[in-house]
Amino acid sequence: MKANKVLDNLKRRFPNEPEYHQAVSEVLPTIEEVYNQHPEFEKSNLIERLCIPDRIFSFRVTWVDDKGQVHTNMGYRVQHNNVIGPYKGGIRFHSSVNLSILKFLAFEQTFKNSLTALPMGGGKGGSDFNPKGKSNAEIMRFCQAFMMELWRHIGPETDVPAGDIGVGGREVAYMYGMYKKLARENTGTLTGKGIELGGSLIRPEATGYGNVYFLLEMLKTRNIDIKGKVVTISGSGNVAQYTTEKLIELEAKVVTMSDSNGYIYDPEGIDREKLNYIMELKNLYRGRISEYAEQYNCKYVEGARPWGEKCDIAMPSATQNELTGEDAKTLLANGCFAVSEGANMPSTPEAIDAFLEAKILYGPDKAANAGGVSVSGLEMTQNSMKLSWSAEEVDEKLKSIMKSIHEQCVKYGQQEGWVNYVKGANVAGFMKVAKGMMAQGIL
Ligand code: NDP
Ligand code: 2IT
Repeated sequence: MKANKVLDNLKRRFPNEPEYHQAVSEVLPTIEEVYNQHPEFEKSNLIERLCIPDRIFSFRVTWVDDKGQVHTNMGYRVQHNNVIGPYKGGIRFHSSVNLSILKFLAFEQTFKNSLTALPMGGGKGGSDFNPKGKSNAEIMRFCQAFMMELWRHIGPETDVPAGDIGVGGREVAYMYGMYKKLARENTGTLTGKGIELGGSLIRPEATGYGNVYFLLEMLKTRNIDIKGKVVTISGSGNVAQYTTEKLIELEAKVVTMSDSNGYIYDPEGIDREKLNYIMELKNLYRGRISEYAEQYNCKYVEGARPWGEKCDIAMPSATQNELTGEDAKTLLANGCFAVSEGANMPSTPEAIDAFLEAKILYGPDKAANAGGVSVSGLEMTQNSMKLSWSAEEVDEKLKSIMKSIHEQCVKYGQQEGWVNYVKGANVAGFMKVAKGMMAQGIL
């Protein structure tokens, strides 16, 4: 396999999908060596079968707003690879959603889920529906309309969706309610359901907590204590909130949060009370992060991201390509020594190169944010067994999964004197899927 040739071929066959090309081009060079050590992979054209999704569903979603106006949106589900288990991955509602974004997310999810060591394949879905400014009733009607199409493609043993940007506990619950009505079964086909619908404790916290657990493992390799460290975080949604919660508990100092309008900088640090304010603002009133700056009298920068603020550790937790090569240089110049990614593909290729060149502790998305889907996997287990584990049990399992992901990264990413976590995560995730694909024959 020649990484460049495979990529050129994909670009030719699937033009106008830059995010998909980016995700593939980040993985291929790192697995080229190990791939070429297995001539049987190339003989069965494993690389193309791994990069191109098994199938994609797309459909129109029609819904009625509060004024009686009828709207249409597009809905999608990308079923990427089910070698290790049922297709598994979130659903994103955001106006930017298109097939390029969902294909990149489903591709990444396949490697991420492999790393968790739980029996889950990779998939992703979503819609270009924009939830901003919609009433609760409109959100409910949209979720129901979306599920009227999606339900026939998913199931507990085939494809298990969950949340992502714009889809939290409220949306999952509306979708699951409709799913049950149509499918006439109640075995937990969506995860992130909330405990009152048979979901798992700690699922809302899992991505953020998991990212901090992964960060702690990275810091341990250099004997660095998290206490007192200054952390910049982007986003103020599910992942950002619970990353902040865990960091507060560990006595680190989170100084920034953001949304798509701008970021706040609070040099005193966001404490428990301030985080409660953010959670209420974002999860109940669905307001803007600028309101925090008014409430606590701190700096708000409109239309910018927080990477210019001095920090020890950066944890991008909003969206793809939110941290550029220039941002990476600024972070490094300001003394940042660790970056752990809560979001999917937040760093551009130039930013990744800068982090790797500087040999800082750089935990890529697939490894660092795998805690969310891990607890989704644990939710599937509990649903199958028809019992619920305590928060402590789930949290312990989450910690041990993040530790094991870190170990795999070290095993496959160890280089002279440092760990290349990008290579480690990609090679470890790839090898399991590749072996499974070989075992089940040419499909
Ligand atoms: P939420 O919808 O809860 O929050 C998203 C946050 O990111 C909001 O603050 C939002 O601001 C901001 N954001 C979204 N899009 C953009 C954009 N284009 N530019 C700037 N800011 C933006 O989503 P999550 O917290 O669940 O997801 C955040 C990231 O984490 C995503 O990359 C997701 O794929 C990833 N992830 C999520 C997991 C989960 O379990 N939820 C698991 C693993 C990864 P605004 O409100 O203004 O849009
Ligand atoms: O990107 C992700 O890993 C998620 N959005 C969570 C997927 C899941 O199935 O819990």
